[in-house]
Amino acid sequence: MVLAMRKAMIIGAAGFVGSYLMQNLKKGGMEVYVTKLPHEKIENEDARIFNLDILDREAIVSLLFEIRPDYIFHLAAQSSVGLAWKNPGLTIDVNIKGSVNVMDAVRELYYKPRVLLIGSGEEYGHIKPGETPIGENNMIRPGNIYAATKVCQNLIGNIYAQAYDMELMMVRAFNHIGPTQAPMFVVADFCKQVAEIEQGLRKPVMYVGNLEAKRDFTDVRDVVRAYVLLIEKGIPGETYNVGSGYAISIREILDSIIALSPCDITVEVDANKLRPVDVPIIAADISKIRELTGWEPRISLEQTIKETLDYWRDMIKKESV
Ligand code: A2R
Repeated sequence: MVLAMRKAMIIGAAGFVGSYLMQNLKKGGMEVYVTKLPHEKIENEDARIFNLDILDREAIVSLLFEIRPDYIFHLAAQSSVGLAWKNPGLTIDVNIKGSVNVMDAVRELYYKPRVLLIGSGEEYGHIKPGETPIGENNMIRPGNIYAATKVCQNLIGNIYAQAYDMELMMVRAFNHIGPTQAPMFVVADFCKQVAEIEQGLRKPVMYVGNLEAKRDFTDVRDVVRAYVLLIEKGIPGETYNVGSGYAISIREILDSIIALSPCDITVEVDANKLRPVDVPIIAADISKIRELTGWEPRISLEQTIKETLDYWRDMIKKESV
């Protein structure tokens, strides 16, 4: 007997996580369908690519009826904390209204695909001493606009799963990093600055924001492996943390990136990189996903940082020839 190939759809695949998730799904033998915004580019011959804006509910409905995916990974989001402060309206539209559009479109189907909604470790917000590592049932005290929109997505996902008996699972992903991440995120930003210094494109001075914040960093390849396990094994209505389980300060990250460079680099605080509110410490308790799936991160922080720096060295070299 030949088993039909499983169909996986990634909504919002042109971003950082999407490219890695595509590779993972393809390697796992799935038929992969992905969506992007019309202005975005995806270079991947292994996936069928569609334009989709999640603010257009009818367009989501037609696409889902056409493809009939078994699995739907909902990645589309306004994912920058910084931009959310500057443009809360857009962030609320995409991250809340857009996600509800996806859930409503799924509801219209005559079968029940399994859907993973991607949230954030930022949802926990102002974590108190003694609450770290933080479990899924901890109090939610979002400290920024982006986090608040992801809390709403999580709450509505849980309500839809129960009220409409949908196979919706929620993730709270802590900081994920790796090659190709945009430099509006801290590790990519630091690596890009070091690569530019090494190439002689700027003075040997690093511009940084708040160095004391402690965050939980995981390699993006480990993160997408967790997403695939969760879409297969997750319990509808449940939320799962995906992180490393450890908090590390931005200062330690900065020091380890600088230590990989032969240049003599000094550090200066750039007021533009300081955010209005910063949550001091975030680390995940990952026992729930570990117990359900056996998942834990495999790629060390050192390896991710080195590969991200090498990626930026290549990029900056290419740009400067
Ligand atoms: O904002 P853009 O132009 O970079 O496009 C993002 C896209 N996106 C949308 N897609 C469909 N309809 C919309 N109205 C819409 N607005 C934005 O979603 C981008 O291509 C994609 C999300 O990718 P990234 O911003 O690179 O996020 P990443 O790191 O791949 O994270 C995936 C998920 C997001 O839900 C994050 O909030 C969460 O994991 O941490």
